[in-house]
Amino acid sequence: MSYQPTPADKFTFGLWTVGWQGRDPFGDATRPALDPVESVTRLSELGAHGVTFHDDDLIPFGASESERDGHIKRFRQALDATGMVVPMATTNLFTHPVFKDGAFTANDRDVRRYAIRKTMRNIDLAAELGAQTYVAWGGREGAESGGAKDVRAALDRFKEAFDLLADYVTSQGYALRFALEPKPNEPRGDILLPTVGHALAFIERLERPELFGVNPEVGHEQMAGLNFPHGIAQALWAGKLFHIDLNGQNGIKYDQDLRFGAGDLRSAFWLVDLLETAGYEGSRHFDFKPPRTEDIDGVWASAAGCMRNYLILKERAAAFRADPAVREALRASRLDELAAPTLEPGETAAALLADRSAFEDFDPDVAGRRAMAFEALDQLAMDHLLGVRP
Ligand SMILES: [Mn+2]
Repeated sequence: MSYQPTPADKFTFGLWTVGWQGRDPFGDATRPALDPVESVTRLSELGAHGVTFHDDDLIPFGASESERDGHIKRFRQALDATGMVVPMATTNLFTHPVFKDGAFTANDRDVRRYAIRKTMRNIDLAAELGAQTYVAWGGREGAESGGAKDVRAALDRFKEAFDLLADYVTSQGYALRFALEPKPNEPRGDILLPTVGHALAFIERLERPELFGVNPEVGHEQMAGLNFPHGIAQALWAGKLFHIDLNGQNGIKYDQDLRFGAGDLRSAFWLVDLLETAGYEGSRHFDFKPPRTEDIDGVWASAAGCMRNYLILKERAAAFRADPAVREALRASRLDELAAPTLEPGETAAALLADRSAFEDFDPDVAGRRAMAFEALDQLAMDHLLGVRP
């Protein structure tokens, strides 16, 4: 197998990923600025399906109306020339100093109003370019100290902003849904909606919850030591996996944004297995940062690696699922039994209480001695992941 991606694989990249110049808190840029038109062209040549953007990735902050029109026109021409699509867009509500205390939850009311307007403006552009998903990452929505943020009031303001934006897309007739992106910290000391679970609970408090899902990022959950495939499974179970950010992370540390497949490879294997078997049909979106050690050739090698690793893992996961020994091991581990309801159809609490086999005649000591056989199953997965099973 060549592992050569095609647009049918639905691989997409943020303009800010390959366009990252390598500026970090300790060092200056190591690469020159990259023209979004060049990114569209090169990513298309590599086999990607589309690109995504923050407003400021495409149109430099503070550009005049005519400059703005010019940037959009060139970008559209590149999309038309390559057939690349824009399935998602988002707002930069974190770079400019005005957002130092947050955007939708900034203590300053005028900053909140400005942030909503900046978002509405880019939503118009996103809809115009055919995006179906609008991501909201509140990187500055948080605090470094306890007294600085009344979290309950901030959540009221968060809800207020999203309720207004949902009304706006509905009244405009845009086919856009929002995907909230959780992150535990960085750049703020602690960020609101830190995990997939927090975001899912928040969504149910909104006025139009059906318009909101999540955009989980591999590294963001792993920074908190959480199991990413488990978070994704719960988002899928809730019907809320509207988008996903794929990258790599090595455990609990700063947000590494490594290329997909780097970092926790076993977790990446189970993630691809889950996405492919659960029927997830959205973009496979890469939100990574080619390390600042790389020149522009290294940037394209890193982007190509994201897609290649996904396709390799997809092949390995499919081989795992198709292996008769794996099917037998899954039965030995009673995955089929987990899929069966605990109660009989229509069984009531009274009927369960009347079932002596469930309690009076049940022998917990015997059940406690049953082996689950998970180690043999996991070794089969490892063998498939490492490519040593024929
Ligand atoms: Mn990240």
